[in-house]
Amino acid sequence: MKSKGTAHRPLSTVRRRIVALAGGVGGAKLAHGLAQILPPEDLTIIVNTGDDFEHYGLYICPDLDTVCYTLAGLANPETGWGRVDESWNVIENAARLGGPGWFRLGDRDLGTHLERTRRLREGHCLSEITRDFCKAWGIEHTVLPMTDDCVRTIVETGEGDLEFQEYFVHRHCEPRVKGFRFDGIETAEPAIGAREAIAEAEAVVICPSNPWVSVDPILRIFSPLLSGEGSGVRVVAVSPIIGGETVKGPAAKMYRELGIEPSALAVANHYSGLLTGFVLDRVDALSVKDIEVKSLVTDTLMKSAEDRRRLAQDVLNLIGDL
Ligand code: FO1
Repeated sequence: MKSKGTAHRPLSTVRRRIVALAGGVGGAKLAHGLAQILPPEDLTIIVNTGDDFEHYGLYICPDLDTVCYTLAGLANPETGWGRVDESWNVIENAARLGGPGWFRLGDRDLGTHLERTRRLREGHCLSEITRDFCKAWGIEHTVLPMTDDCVRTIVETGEGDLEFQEYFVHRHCEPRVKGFRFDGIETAEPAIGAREAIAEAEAVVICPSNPWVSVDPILRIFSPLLSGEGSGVRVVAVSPIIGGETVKGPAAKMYRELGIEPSALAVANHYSGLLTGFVLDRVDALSVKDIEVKSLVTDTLMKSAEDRRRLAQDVLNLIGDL
């Protein structure tokens, strides 16, 4: 993998203007760590919306909600998604009446989907709605959907093409993966403010989210801004693969089914050409010699809020050294 040849924007010792690219649970944890360190004006989190879908007529944005609930301290600590202190009366009643019960919408969480759907139908865009929700939840850092346009991740499997939530939640990631498609990505524009955030950023952090389905859709929209002529932004990724496995989710299984041995090195290769720095876990320390960008070996498991903050500080330190 080649480090980018362009001159880097100076990284001041005081300011660290960072854009984080995040999917669901793993991405939300590192975003929370960064938010514990950086002041609101220095952190923008751009979130995957390829997993969004409509269910019971409601517009659901799983990754956006996971990031926002995590930053607001409202996330369910057991699942990582959905709300803490949740109850399930509505979905259980609907399922009892014959409705689909496989996608568990909690009673508290439902309010988010109801109000988002109402506003979308009134003509407001997702970035505007997300900004208002963040304000209501007391989130001071900027959270942006990757786009206000409709992008849908399709998982191409041995059993045919499946919409992402159908594959992930309904089918428990069981069908064998052959590839991925992001319908609508060719014409999707960056959400309001995202282009500017990247233009002003000293570094972009690719959070430890699934490279195939959480990060790739974001990169399909933003990589021209990261690797284009004159782009001086550093790009650092944190591996979601630790010791050949993922903490949560199907990334390792996807690598295997696509004929690639899942490893931190495979993640670094996945982002080949974009990276200026890479962070991997201590258990994968031996891979460092094969990674062509400056790499930091550290503890990447985030079990506590303190782990998130510590990993975020490690990432910021690496950025400072690049
Ligand atoms: N994930 C599940 O595994 N099962 C669920 O029933 C489920 C419900 C759900 C409801 C709201 C929400 O925002 C997320 C939800 N998720 C659920 C998580 C989510 O679908 C996935 O983790 C992401 O799409 C992958 O990042």
